[in-house]
Amino acid sequence: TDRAVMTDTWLKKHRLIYLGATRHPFILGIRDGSVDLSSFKRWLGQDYIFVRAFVPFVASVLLKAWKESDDNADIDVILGGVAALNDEIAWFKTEASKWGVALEVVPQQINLNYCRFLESLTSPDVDYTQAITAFWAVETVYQESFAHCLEEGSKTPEELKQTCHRWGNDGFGQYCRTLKSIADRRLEKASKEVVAKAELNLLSILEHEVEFWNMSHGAV
Ligand code: HMH
Repeated sequence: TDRAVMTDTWLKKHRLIYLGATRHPFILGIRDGSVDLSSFKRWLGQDYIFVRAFVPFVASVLLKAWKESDDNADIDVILGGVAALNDEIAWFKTEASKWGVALEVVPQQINLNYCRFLESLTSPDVDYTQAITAFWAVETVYQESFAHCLEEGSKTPEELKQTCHRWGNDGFGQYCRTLKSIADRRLEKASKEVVAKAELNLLSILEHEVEFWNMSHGAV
């Protein structure tokens, strides 16, 4: 008999919050060209801080894969993610200077909360299955959001297309699908307790992502 793929089941079950994270007004504003550029700049400065904090989280996923994974190929995928983050950090620096945005901005409380949550997942008490599932979720929200801004019929302003392409490109989409299949492979073999924790982590991540987009509007 067919066994339901865990991440698909979850995304169906939590569809509203998933859409909240991937079809947020900020993203819809980029897509239809109505976005306020001061919101975009605020997002850019805060996301740079987030990405720097994301590096140690991804390093912790790599370490867990090395210790716990049943498939050596996982390391290569995660290492690709580390390389992508290296490019991302360089990109933020050029992009920020293009927009006249200072990158040494003060992190907002919402950003700190999200970074703190990811830091809690670096604990050795959090197993590889939970860590790789969380990693998939964080990357996928950006992939789905920015890919939406590049779909046919979108009116994304020319100067924002590069940003959308960074996470919305097909290569990043393929990478997210690979992370998804690793997560699903692990979840299939995991205990009920681990599966339950991974689902709660997914919900927390989606909530943090909604808050993160909200932050771009400045009224926080
Ligand atoms: C808030 N979520 C946030 N920032 C990012 N750069 C990503 C996900 C994807 O790396």
